[in-house]
Amino acid sequence: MGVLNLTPDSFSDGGQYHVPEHALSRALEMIEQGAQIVDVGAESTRPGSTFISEEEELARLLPVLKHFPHERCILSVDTNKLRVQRVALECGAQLINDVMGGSDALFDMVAAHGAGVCVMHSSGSPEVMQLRTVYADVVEEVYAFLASRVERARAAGVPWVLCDPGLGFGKTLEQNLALMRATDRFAKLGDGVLIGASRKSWIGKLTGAPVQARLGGSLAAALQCARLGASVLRVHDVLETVQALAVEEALRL
Ligand code: HH2
Repeated sequence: MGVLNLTPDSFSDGGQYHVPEHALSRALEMIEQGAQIVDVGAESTRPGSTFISEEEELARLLPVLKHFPHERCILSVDTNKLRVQRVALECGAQLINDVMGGSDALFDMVAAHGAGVCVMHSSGSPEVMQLRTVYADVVEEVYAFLASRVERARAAGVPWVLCDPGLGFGKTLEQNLALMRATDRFAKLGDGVLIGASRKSWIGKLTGAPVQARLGGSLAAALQCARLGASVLRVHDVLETVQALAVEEALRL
């Protein structure tokens, strides 16, 4: 899954793709590089980011959704607003990626479209989530949350349900590492686990690397999570990740 942020303020690629033509050529480039899903987002969810209106989110999304090359790749839309989710499905999105874990109304709508959903764990909205990093046992709490969301989505008839422990969404470095080590547990939920480790600040905390120099850490996390059974890797660097996975697979005994 290649990340396409149509935002001026995303933590690693903000401002690069807010012109629709640039965004669409980046989507095509990631497809050529081997992305099977492109995840389009129009609102930053980085820690401390602020909320934008539905109108603003749709104004950023629509020019890209209308011209998206659906025949070549799965379109995922990263949004947690119900109206935006509805419009995304009407524009042909096959996956709704909801960083707030989804709602019953979303699950009904997704089921009616025969699409999929990714339910992610976050400890709260982006404005406050890094203030909420207290868990008795982070893996158990996130697992219980995801299991209940997957059950609700399944009960609504959603045919494709991914879960995601939400790295960086209200978690400390140690908590992010514990969640990645537990990828094999999350992989058994629903139709598998999506991991979004790419370029995140935990890599910076571990290595001191600034955001534009976190490729090595991102690849190491992608390979290890893939080994532990992740079905989808949400990454900014598609070319490098696809290459690393191909080499790892060739070397596997
Ligand atoms: N991470 C980000 C956004 N959406 N969705 C899922 N399912 N999992 C993630 O880990 C995840 C996500 C944050 O990364 P990015 O989109 O690059 O940044 P921003 O939120 O600043 O736009």
